[in-house]
Amino acid sequence: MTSISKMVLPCLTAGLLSVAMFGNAADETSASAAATTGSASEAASAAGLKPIAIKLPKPVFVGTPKNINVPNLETPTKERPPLMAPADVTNLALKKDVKASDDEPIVGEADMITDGDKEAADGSYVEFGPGVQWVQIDLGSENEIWGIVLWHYHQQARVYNDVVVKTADDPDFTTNVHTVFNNDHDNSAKLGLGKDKAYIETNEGKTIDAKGVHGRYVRCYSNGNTANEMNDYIEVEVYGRAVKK
Ligand SMILES: [Ca+2]
Ligand SMILES: [Ca+2]
Repeated sequence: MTSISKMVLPCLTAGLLSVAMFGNAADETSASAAATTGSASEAASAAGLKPIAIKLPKPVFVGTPKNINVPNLETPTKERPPLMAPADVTNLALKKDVKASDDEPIVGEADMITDGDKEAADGSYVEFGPGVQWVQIDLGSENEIWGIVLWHYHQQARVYNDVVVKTADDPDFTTNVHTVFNNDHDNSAKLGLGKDKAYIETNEGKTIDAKGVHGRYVRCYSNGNTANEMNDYIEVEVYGRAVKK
């Protein structure tokens, strides 16, 4: 057994449960439809979904952070549930083009978001200006998108505000747009109300279940964080595979 499978297997049960419990706005997938009938584990195995190993960067802080008072915050868990997806998905975002709403970052460059470096260190993150900002990745073609993993910043415990993730067929997000995550509970980013939970950044990042939605572009929004008004990214991974014609 590899070290990765040792890491994944203990939380398999929790991960299967999360397939049914994880609410988001992806509208049209067989996985989400299947998860509403029968048990979550039956649905996941019937759909051929497996826990996907995601290589994590080194943690740089430990313990439960204090003094983070954010509405609708998820309860921190020791280990987050794994992404459940077809076994042949890969990180389609690696080395792909990144565009950002702020084209003059304060620190770093946008292409650091898909360079494969997920470490917490200075020099590993790009920082964009205050307010609502987005970054978007062009996967190069339409794909089945099963999971999106975001690392904003993990040198210290923070919560990023108004995390919204969308997929689309076009770079202007007008065609086949799906919102796969939205934790803007009060619509302060003016992208619509979201029911997902706020979360504390750690080395695990945030794994978003996209349930096989089809799209070419992935856009991630944020609106500052609990430490400052800026918007940071270390890495975004998009787990998926080519659409079967
Ligand atoms: Ca990076
Ligand atoms: Ca908000």
